Amino acid sequence: EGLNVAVVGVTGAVGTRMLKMLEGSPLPVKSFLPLASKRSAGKKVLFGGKEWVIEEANPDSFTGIDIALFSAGGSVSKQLAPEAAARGAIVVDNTSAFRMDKDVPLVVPEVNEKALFQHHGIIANPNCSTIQMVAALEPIRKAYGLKRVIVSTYQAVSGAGAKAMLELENESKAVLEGRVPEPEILPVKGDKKHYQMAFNCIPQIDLFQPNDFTFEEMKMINETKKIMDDQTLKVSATCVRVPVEISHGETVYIEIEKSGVDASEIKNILSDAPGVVLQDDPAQQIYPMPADAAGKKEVFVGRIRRDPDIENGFHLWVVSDNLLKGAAWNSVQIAERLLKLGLVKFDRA
Ligand code: 11C
Repeated sequence: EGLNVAVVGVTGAVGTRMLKMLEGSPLPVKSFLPLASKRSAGKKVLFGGKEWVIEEANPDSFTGIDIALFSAGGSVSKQLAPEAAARGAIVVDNTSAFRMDKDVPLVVPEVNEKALFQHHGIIANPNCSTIQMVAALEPIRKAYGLKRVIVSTYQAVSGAGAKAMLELENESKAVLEGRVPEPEILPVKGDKKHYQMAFNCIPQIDLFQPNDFTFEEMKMINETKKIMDDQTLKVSATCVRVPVEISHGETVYIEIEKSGVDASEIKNILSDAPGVVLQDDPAQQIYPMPADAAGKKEVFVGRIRRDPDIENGFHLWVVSDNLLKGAAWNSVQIAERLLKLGLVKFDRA
């Protein structure tokens, strides 16, 4: 007895980590179905000590599947997630395809796991930069109320996929060897221009929107309001790609509702918050950094201090592994919560 689990996009940067997270999870996995594009079909992956053959994903792949984790890009999800749901699987989708749909819960378990009760077969995993921010802010919001958020990100190239990581490595070597790098992917695969990422910062993640924000920035704005279920919350964002491979950093400026709160009280709350690790001791130079957070499931927070001029204003520095809490781990965590809340039916006749 147990769950039949499929992972779509099993060869990608997030997909491979989904396997690792599933292997480390108490979820009772009875059968495992690795799915990918035609290109990877026939190759094998190791899961739970056994070899499993990758199959090309098609609508009928999902017959008998209880939980399907999707991370193969928006167009695959748009096409196949409804097919999986129609066959009785619960889909946890890591793309932006359904996030803003009214009928699709957008879930970070530490913040809004109750939204899972509203699902109609598809649950969306938020954008990585949104997840780590809301996980850090929710305990503060619960205690003191939240009026406003202004975030600037320092995002790792792995957010743009395994090939973007390779591009950064190759460019770094090229620059160090005195050659001229030839960028082809970053900042955005398929956009008009490509810029050198090595030894550089690029203030563009995803495509520009008519309001001159990028899609990544609009995701942070819209997803935060949806997850926190507060359309009155003021959120603004600037998203920047930096030459880091794994883990996004974010400077987050907040204005809370309550007056007279001290930074030490916020630190206290975060030191006890689920999924959050406080690393904040300026005297000892303790603060979160991407190199330390990579490979870990938690959201790390430090540099907490009050704005010298604004009583209710605070600065935070939030770091997390974008491929784990930002993607694979949050998806598996959603699956774990679904089971715990009695929302997955398995061993169907
Ligand atoms: C990046 N945040 O760093 C993006 C990757 O909507 O799930 C995640 C895209 C998404 O490029």
